[in-house]
Amino acid sequence: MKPIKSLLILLFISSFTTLFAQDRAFSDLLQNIDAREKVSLNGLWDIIVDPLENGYYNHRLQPMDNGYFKNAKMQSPSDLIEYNFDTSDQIIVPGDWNTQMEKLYYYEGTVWYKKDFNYSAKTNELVYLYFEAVNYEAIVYLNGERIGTHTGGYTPFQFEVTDKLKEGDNFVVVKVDNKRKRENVPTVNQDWWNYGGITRSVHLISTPKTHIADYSIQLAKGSTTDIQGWVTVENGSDGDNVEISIPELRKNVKSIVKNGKANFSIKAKPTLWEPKNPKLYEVTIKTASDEITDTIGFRTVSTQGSKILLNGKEIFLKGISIHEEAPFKTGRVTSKEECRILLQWAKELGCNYIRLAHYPHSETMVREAEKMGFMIWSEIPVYWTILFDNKDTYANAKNQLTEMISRDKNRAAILMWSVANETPEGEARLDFLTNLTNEARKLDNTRLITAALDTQSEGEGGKMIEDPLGKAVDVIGINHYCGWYVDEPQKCSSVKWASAYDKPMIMSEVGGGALYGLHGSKNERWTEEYQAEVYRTNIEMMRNIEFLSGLSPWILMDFRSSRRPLKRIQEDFNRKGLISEQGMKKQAFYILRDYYLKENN
Ligand code: GCB
Repeated sequence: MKPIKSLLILLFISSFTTLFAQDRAFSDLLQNIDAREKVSLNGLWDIIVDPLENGYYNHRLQPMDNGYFKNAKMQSPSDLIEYNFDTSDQIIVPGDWNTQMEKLYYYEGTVWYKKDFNYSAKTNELVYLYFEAVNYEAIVYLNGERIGTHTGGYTPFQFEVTDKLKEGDNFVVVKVDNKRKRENVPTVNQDWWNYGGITRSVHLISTPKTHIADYSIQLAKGSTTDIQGWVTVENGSDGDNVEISIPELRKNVKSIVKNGKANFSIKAKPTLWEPKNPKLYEVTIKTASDEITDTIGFRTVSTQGSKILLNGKEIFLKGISIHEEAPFKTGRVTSKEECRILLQWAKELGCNYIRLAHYPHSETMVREAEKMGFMIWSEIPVYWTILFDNKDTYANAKNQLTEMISRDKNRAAILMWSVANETPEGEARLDFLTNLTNEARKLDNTRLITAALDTQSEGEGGKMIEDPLGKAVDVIGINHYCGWYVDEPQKCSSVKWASAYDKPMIMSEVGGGALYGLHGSKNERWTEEYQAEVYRTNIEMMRNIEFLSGLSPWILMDFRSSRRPLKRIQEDFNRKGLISEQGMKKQAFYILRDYYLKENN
């Protein structure tokens, strides 16, 4: 082959590898990393703040091949190297940079992270470098060599690095960039803090060379006795045996890999997962060289007219919306304990359901919620006015959807995937979101698809839900701030709702703000009394909506947002929490709690 031609082919192939690193096939992401042998790369990382991306571009703005990722050291006293990770600042991973260093509170841009670690090779082993989440763009380098990139701040990604690791000392460098961009998902405008950094854990995960990569195990759509699934085996061959067992159900089936995948089906009568009895079974998958155990629940979810049915029975979703923000310390949630505090508050509130807004929360959050019996709405950050007519924006949203479903498809607690929040009506948006709902169904036909809408119109009898997107979803989420952004609280009790769709509706957001401890009359904004009145009258409104299947008011806890500057009240916090960020419950908490505990059981 002529050198030019082979170079072109090489360039062509390498541009595809970068593309597919983003748009990864469903089965590439390792399933259930908690059950894997792994070394944590959490802890202190060296960082260099680089607003001008000096460690990446030269003065002609061309990417350099000796950027900060080389982690260069002076070899002689005359060497000129204008950075040094060894003497730099350090911050903790997992965690956002904004709350760890005062100078980074408002920072949006590039920060370089570096971590040294030791590795000793074992035979017949593959090693993956796995990031649970980095916000927003990550370029990852191992021992000075670029190994891949990832876009999107809330979903995991991995690189197989076995051949790139060295015996003994190694270092990983990540260029993290959280600059907001118009074409991103989310876009430049969002009502939550754009926390930057390696916000979730980093691991080196070891597997046997031929190993179980991914699996899906759940009840077939509409069945309570037919457990169906598939297992993918990395580096396996057609004809390999796979064994799936659920000891508590005395089930053990064998299957055979064909085209990289072993399909199976198990007839069983599991105790069904539900909020009052969140039963999980140990499920073990075995191949000749690998074995992994997960805890999995079985349940069905469907709709019938305006009802949501869990295991065939109508259920009312008593919920609350939650941001992934840590109580007390503020900033991103980084531990199981913090997840449990938030979930425990939702329990106290009387919830059986949570809306994890506005992006996929950590796997820990989802698993803890599942154990505690919460039904879950999980969503991607297709929020407000993203660029609906941009192909790259669509590819990005689809990739985040794929990674979310890929990671959490075995979690019985998740009933709904949400594809969007408060997007403005229009043709491009309808195409974009209809395509996303189709994509979600293709990946997972067992769950319901939803979106939160704020597009209802004023009809004769009141509010009318007729957004054409209603056609594409199974459940319609409605965000409506009666008593806060529209009307006085006293007007809300009599607001009537109608829908053009015979589908369940969830009031995915209602609410108002209050500063904990601020008291006054119920007509005085920011007082707890005002917020309590908003809840009281909105609950009355909801009692009159026949097709209402649940609600998730906005929001469990006050959270940081740069849209909220009001001094003495907001101080960079959205104050619509029922609980302050310091854990203090406001009056409205008890109003909603009464409603949940006394009604709809
Ligand atoms: C909304 C958004 C949510 C905001 C909230 C508010 O409609 O969906 O992200 O935080 O209103 O407080 O305005």
